[in-house]
Amino acid sequence: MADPLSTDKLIPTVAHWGAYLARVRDGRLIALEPHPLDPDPSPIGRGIVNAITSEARISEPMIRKSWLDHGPRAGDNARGQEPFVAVSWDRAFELVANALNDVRARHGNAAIFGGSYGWASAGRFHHAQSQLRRFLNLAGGYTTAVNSYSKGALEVILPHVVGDSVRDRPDTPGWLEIAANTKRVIAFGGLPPKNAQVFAGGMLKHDAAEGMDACRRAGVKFVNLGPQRDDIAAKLDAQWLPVRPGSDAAVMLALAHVLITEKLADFEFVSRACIGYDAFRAYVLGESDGVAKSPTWAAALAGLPASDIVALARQIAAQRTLMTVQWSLQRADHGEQVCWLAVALAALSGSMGRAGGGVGFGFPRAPGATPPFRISALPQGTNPVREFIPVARLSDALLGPGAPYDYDGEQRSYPDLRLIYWAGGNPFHHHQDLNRMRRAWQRPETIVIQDAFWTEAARHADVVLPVTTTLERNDIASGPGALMASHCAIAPVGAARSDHDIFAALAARLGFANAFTEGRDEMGWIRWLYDQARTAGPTLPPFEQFWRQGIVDLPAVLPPTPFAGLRENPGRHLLLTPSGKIELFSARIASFNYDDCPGHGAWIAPREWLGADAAKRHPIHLISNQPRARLHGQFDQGLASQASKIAGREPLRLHPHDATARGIKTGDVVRVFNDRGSFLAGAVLTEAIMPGVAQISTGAADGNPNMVTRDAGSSKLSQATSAMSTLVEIEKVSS
Ligand SMILES: Nc1nc2c(c(=O)[nH]1)N[C@H]1C(S)=C(S)[C@@H](COP(=O)(O)OP(=O)(O)OC[C@H]3O[C@@H](n4cnc5c(=O)[nH]c(N)nc54)[C@H](O)[C@@H]3O)O[C@H]1N2
Ligand SMILES: Nc1nc2c(c(=O)[nH]1)N[C@H]1C(S)=C(S)[C@@H](COP(=O)(O)OP(=O)(O)OC[C@H]3O[C@@H](n4cnc5c(=O)[nH]c(N)nc54)[C@H](O)[C@@H]3O)O[C@H]1N2
Ligand SMILES: [Mo]
Repeated sequence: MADPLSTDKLIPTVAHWGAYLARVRDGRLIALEPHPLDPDPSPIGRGIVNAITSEARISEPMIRKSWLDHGPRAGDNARGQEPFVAVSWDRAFELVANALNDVRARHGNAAIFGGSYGWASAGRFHHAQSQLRRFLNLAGGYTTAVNSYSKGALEVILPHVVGDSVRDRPDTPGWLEIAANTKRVIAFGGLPPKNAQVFAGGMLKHDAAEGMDACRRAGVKFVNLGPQRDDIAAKLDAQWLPVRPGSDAAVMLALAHVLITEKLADFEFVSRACIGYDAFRAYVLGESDGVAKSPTWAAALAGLPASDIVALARQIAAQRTLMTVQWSLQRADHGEQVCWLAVALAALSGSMGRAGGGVGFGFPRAPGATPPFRISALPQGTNPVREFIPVARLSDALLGPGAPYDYDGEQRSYPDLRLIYWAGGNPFHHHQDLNRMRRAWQRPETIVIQDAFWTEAARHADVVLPVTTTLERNDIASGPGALMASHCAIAPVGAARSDHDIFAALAARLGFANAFTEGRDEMGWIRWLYDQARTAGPTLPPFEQFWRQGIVDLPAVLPPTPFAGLRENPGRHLLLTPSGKIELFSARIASFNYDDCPGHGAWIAPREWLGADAAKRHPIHLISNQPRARLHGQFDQGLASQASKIAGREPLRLHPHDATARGIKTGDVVRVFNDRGSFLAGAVLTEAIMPGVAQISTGAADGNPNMVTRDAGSSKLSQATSAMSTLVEIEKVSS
């Protein structure tokens, strides 16, 4: 695309946080300009330009010195503390191929860990994990990771409760469906607008603000139940009910208590569409354990007046109500329980199975987020190795090969992982208790990291391979409402190569080049991916036209209302649960006999929260949520993220009451600590956060909350991350 006023080129490029036009002058990136079709571009994009060629880029293949000198089995425990030596690509390929061959020969393919969790880039062809897994599958397989950091507890519990058919998946309806149907939204954890900036497959039109306007015009009432007032857009004029982090399960139970005792519940739906109501009811009323889950009981736990809970329950029963649960609530100790109880509460509410009602997990969908078809990532093939670990049990696995653990009814043991190959994620950003992880990370013989930037994970690797960014390659992106072409804008920085080219070269050394590439190059694959989608969606123009015009709009398809069939005719609409119904009591989960996940949704106090004994020494609950000014750890060095810093550090928000007691003012540098570790941050005082709680975003290279988070599974059922259940103390360092 040419700009008539200059010789600059404007080249379409797509990232998780938006579509942009890259302004390129004499081969150099000058600016990223928002795409003209984007009504509300994310500021995150602005910050990328300075980062692309910054010092933080990895410029050539690098090998840790002792690993190079003494080989993979030296066992020197020096990862993260040693200089790297630059080598040619050929030498790097030789070393990596030898390490892979050696581990395969001595320990078998299950000793290779290719779980490689992470967000990588938006493009579907250069999707790093798909490239890595296709390569490792052809090399004989690898140990993978199951479930996600995002919603690991939800992913394991909900199939037991509502089955796992896409038709019945309780995602949050879109803003327009809410505007059209819903009277009241009770938002556990709010509906943080900052999170709507990103989409994994790329994003063209940021239209959450428009959707919120529609809700406002329709008079939908919003209640934000959570520790932060601004977890919901100011324009939605929400009622804020501050609740202690980790106490939501108690509030949900008390709401159910009111619905049951005041006979407001939808008993007809419950009796037709659910099983296990009697056991659930006996627990709520305290008949089975002697503790009635009354509003007074929950009020003491959540720090909320009992009268607010009663009023809320009556509103739920009176109007079409949607309960939304942000995923952060289940990224916690016993995070399964809020998922199960939210479903139970929705079943009692009278709104389940009705448009815009019931329960939704996560942020409202963008219109068109459910396209009639989508562009898949590069096919991965099949993995001959069956071994896996739950994704958030990484350190446990590295520290305890052979150690037993429970997972979703299975008794398993951790594999003996000897080689880690990571592409497209940053475990030193995303994993919990990083001091423990640093110890665990010394165990394998070889760690290979592919990234464009010197992340903390790269610094702790043996082999570091530089990859291109999206701007340095062609790709195809598939986001809400659009397919987008992403054109190569600038030449690769330094010696960087794409993940695909790296794996193609390694495949050649290992003797399966043709199986990996199938004779296609980058454009050959992009065209192939597009044509695959075209077969499914005949309205797409030919590839050449798509590539030239850059964007193809996809019609939005409204997904069916979850559980509508169940409301209409439960006899004919069976869920994929053992009973075919919503399981308020699950005989299967009960049969696992887990002390931390009983047969029905329950309140189980987290090990760390404001009501725990541990709060005497570490009296502040630390929330580490998604960053507004970046995506996780990506482009923290970019202008948008840097502009958000306080005293050069990642902002930490705390209530004036807690700050004053510690002599802390806005702009002070503070140390946040507990027995696991510490980090520094820049203090911001605000009444938008409740007393006793502090908040910091994840992802800053300096000021990483995972220095203090606890590394323990949410429960034996899902073994998900419990990062949100973290207590700390805070002290002033300097002003
Ligand atoms: N305490 C706490 N911890 C959390 C969370 C929390 O709420 N609290 N949230 C969790 C959640 S939900 C998530 S999803 C994770 C996110 O964790 P990650 O997804 O690991 O975080 P990112 O920073 O997005 O890491 C992506 C990495 O891939 C690199 N990359 C980008 N494109 C490419 C490419 O094309 N090829 C290659 N090889 N590399 C590329 C980037 O430079 C970056 O280093 O964090 C989790 N951790
Ligand atoms: N800009 C931007 N957007 C993103 C991302 C990003 O990195 N940057 N990451 C994306 C990813 S990977 C994911 S998984 C989604 C994540 O989406 P979520 O996990 O839902 O989002 P968070 O921002 O972590 O948490 C939302 C809010 O929940 C509140 N909260 C925390 N603990 C509790 C609790 O115990 N009870 C209650 N009631 N509230 C609580 C916090 O105040 C927090 O602001 O967001 C996506 N969107
Ligand atoms: Mo996530």
